[in-house]
This record gives sequence, C-alpha cells and structure tokens, in this order.
Amino acid sequence: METELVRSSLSPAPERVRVFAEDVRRDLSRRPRQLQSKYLYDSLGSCLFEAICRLPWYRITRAESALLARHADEIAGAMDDPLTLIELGCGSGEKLVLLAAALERAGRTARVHLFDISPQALELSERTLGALEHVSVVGHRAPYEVGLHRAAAGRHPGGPLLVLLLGSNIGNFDAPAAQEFLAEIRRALRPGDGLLLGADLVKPEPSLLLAYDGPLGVTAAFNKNLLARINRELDANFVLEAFEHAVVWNAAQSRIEMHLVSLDAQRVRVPAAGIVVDFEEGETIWTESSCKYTPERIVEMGGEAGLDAEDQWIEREARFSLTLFRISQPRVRGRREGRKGGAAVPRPREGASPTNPARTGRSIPRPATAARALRSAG
Ligand code: AVJ
Repeated sequence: METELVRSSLSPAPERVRVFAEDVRRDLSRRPRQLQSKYLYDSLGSCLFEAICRLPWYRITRAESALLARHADEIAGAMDDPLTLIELGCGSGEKLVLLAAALERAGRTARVHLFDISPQALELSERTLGALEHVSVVGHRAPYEVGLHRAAAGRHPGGPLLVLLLGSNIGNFDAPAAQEFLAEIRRALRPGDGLLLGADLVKPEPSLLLAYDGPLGVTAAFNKNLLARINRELDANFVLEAFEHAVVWNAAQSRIEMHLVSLDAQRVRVPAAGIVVDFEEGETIWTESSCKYTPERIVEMGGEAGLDAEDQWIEREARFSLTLFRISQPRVRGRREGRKGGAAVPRPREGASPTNPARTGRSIPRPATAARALRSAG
C-alpha cells in the first residue's frame, strides 16, 4: 500500500481566495443571483454533505453502494489489467472500497487516483482506502477537468483506465455542460477504457423535494453554510437568519434547484469581492442544480459523446442508475448485441460529437421563472 496525498496541486491559498472572490462578485451580480455549487464544500460543508449521505430520505449514496456491492465483480471483470482507476469527486472514498474488494477477490491490483476539491474529502478517502493492500492510492486536490487530464497522462501505459463519476455528481452540470463534460471524458479515453457513471433518476416530486429539504434541516445547513463561508473568507456580513433554504423541482429542466431566499429587503457587503448587494424581499440566490435523468437519457448522452453503454443497472426503489460505458475497440463492434441491461441499450451514433453552441462549460443559464415560482411558493 502506498498512499500519498497531493494537497497543493490546485493553487496557493491566496490565489484560491482571489478566484473565489471573483466568482462571487460575478455570480451575485447576475440575475437571478447565483453561487457555484462547488463552493458548498469547505470543511464544514464537506462534513454536512457526509451527514446528508446518511439521511434516511437522501437515498443516492445507499442506492449506489448497493448497486456497486452487487455488481462490482462484473464491473471489475469488464476491465483488463493493469487497471488504473480514477474517481472524480471522490467524497469519502467508500464506494471505491466496493470496487477494490472485487479486485481483491480476483487477486488483482490497481492504481487509484482520487480527485476532489475538498481537502476533507481527500483525507476521509485516504483513511477509507489507506488500509487496502492491493491498491496504490494517490489523492489530488483538483477540479474534475484538471483531474481528468492528469490521470490520462499518468495512466499505466499497458492497461485500461476506468473513470468513476459517481453519486450523481454529473447532475450539478446543466444539460449542455454535462454533454460537454462527457465529451471531455471521451477525449481523455482510449479504446478499452471505461466510464462508470452513477446518476439519479426522475421520481415523484414529493420524494425529490424531501431528499433536498428534510425535517432535520441538514441540507438547509449545508446550503446556508455557503453564506457563512463567504462571511468568513471574504469578510461579508450575511445575516444567516435572514435567508431561508428553499428547494424547487424544475420539471421543464428535470432538475432540483436549491436556493437561498432573502426574507427581507436587505443590503449585504462582500468587501473582499468589492460588491454591495441589495436584495429584495423574496429574491433568491441559486446555489445548486441537481439534474435527474431517465435511464434512456443517460445512454443517449453517452452516445452523443461517443461513449458506448455496455451495461446499466437500476436500483428500482430509490430510482438510481449505474451505467458502464466503454470505448469500443473497432474490431469488436456489435459484440454488445444481446447483452443484458437495465434499459434497452441503443447503439450509439458513430462519430457523433456534441457541438452545442450554447454550451457554457460552467456558467448555468437560469430562467427567471424558477425564481419567480419559488417566490410565490414562499
Ligand atoms: C453530490 C452533487 C450529487 O446534488 O444530490 C446533496 C449534492 N446537494 N444535497 C446532489 C447535494 C444537496 C449532491 N451531489
């Protein structure tokens, strides 16, 4: 076992604060006002997220772990040796343990690269995976895009790469950005490589709302902590009591949205970002989107990015999906015919590349209607 955490691979702290301030300045000045969800994960935010994963009404983590436990042998068996695993947004690292166990059962070893923007998540993963003898683990504090390229460059030359994008992390991207991100993953991969994608499915609205706004108030705390973070890191004067956590199901965009609603007309100063923000009563800050999919849509999105869906498993009670995409070797094309899968796995369009002119990579174009609907919902 060899565990090494690269903690300084982003940028030095002052530079990180400068970028945070610049993002806050731009996004709070937009209409509707917004903040990027990646900033939810400071040290307290990461702990709150770990708590969310244990809430009875937030079922993503448990559903995904159940699927992984059930199908880890198949997934591992689909990949050749020597295997390089990379997880983008590793969180606690607990899910990787399930895949690592399958490798161990088969007497195999692997190299693992973990990428997360949260140092707490990396530390937790290090503890979770550090005891494993048959995998070498390297943690990287870096965003997805950086992680992808670094892992592709550092892969074991003689074997495949399996990229893990789990926990419905893809749901934070809006549709064009998700499509672009899948294409970026595809560009980092070669024939024989794979992508294991965990994605939450559309389900009845009440259970979606409950998952993001439960009676313990943990998700509300997770959301409001972003304001506390801005107070702390950017010297702002948000009064936390004057904002309320609110969740809406945007059916047209098939996504849950988290907002922070200003309960009064109020002025907030963010000196380090050089802005003064005047909120109207009922005005919201949009802090996160969590897109929900159909199994078919997930296969289709992969196909558009040039990824072949090889297998798909559905947890039917919680409505969660795990899809294994492969980069097919040209000579074995058509081999998938007759393979089982949770959904009909259509043959992806060959050579299709997403060229959505509206793609923005990170900025999320947000319709004003959602905020208005929210306001009237109180
Ligand atoms: C980690 C982004 C998948 O969207 O469900 C949980 C984050 N936000 N509760 C999600 C989250 C509120 C989570 N992801």
